[in-house]
Amino acid sequence: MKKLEINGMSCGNCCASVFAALDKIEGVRNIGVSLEEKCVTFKADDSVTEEQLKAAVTAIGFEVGALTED
Ligand SMILES: [Cu+2]
Repeated sequence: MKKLEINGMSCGNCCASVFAALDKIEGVRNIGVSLEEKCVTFKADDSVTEEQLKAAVTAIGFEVGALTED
């Protein structure tokens, strides 16, 4: 799973927006947004770039932090 830190989410609507933004990217799946942990976890194909992921989140008004993978 990959994990992207997100700042600025304050409610369920924010989580839903982040979910929808990532869900639009081809090759991203198993998306789980956590308001408490300020992050989103997901699986992504190798074709999906870090830039693409971060751009999708910043485009809807949130700040992104580190992208990690376990
Ligand atoms: Cu909100």
